[in-house]
Amino acid sequence: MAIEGRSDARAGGRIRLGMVGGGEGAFIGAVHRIASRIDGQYDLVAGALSATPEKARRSGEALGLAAGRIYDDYARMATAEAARPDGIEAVAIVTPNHMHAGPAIAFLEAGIHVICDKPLTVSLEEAERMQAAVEKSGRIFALTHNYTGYPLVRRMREMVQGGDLGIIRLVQVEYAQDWLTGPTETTGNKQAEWRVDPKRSGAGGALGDIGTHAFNLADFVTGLELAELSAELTAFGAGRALDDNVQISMRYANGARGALWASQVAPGNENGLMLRVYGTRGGLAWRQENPNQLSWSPLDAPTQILTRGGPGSGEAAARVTRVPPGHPEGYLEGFANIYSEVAAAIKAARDGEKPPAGVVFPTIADGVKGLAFIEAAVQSSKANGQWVKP
Ligand code: SOE
Repeated sequence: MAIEGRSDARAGGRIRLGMVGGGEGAFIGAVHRIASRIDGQYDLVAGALSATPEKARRSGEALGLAAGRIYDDYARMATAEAARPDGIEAVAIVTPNHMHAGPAIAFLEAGIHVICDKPLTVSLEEAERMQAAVEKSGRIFALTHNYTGYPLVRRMREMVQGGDLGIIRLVQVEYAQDWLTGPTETTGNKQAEWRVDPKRSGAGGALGDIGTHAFNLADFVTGLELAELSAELTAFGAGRALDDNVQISMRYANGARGALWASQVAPGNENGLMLRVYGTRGGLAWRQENPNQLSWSPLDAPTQILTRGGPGSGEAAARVTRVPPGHPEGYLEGFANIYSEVAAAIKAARDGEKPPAGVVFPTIADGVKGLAFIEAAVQSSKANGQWVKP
């Protein structure tokens, strides 16, 4: 446990970070900034926080950025920062989905590492273009599927990999929210406006926003290959062009079966992400809203509650744990773990080295998988639930 932050990411100077999007009032941009600060690995020194010049200026000033490093155009920022001896080494992209690919490719081409919000982009074709740009650049690309950063999620993965559950048979993942139950997009809620707009979100509504988190979490923990899926996407909200509820059956290559439910119209669910995995020797259950506890049911033995930092919580979790058990860590710390894993990789790259052992974060490959998942689900739903290979 490293109370003062992650020691494997502390060596060397702070990483000079830029941000695209995340201007005043933006939720996820602020979360990225907090996450980048928790372990003291990054300094935010430049930003194109908005494409509206006045808003970009106000937002940059509020964050204390130097006037010369406040931009309203990401392309100009990429060129200018790449030309400075003290230019940014990494950029966080926190714009709506349709504005990920352009900046990501521009910064990669300028030799700058990219940390991008999820889902990767709006289509599989564009995701593959981004992947080609990552490969060509040799830079690090991280996708903030932040739920993989929680210590007990790391523990679940370690237990699956270590064979504690035996052969995995069942994967049950759900991500239920309620914030789009009413016509939220007509109330001035900016996120709601673009989440329900296919031009800005892509083909998935709840599917793209939170279904991809659920899919990624199950993928991260189980490592199972998804062979085919059958999906039903529904738009309950009046006039919505995109789904606000999705139910998916999944068949895995090893014969396991899965079910994924993602909804933004389920009253009473604030951020109800939950994963249950069952194998021949036991089962695990974890809820994001109670993230410091993990339920472990070994076959033929009483169920145990493992706590973050407590006995049996294992090494993979300890690496990303900051404070002792009973002192809750949550969303922001989990998000920070992704930032600090990426910091360790960036610092290793400074010296031409590979990331230290154990460092793991979602990459471009996860983003491409997420888009393949979205497109397969949309295709299946249009074909009345036909089984589709992602
Ligand atoms: C809104 O649905 C949202 O903020 C998502 O966009 C995030 O990715 C998720 O973590 C929480 O809910």
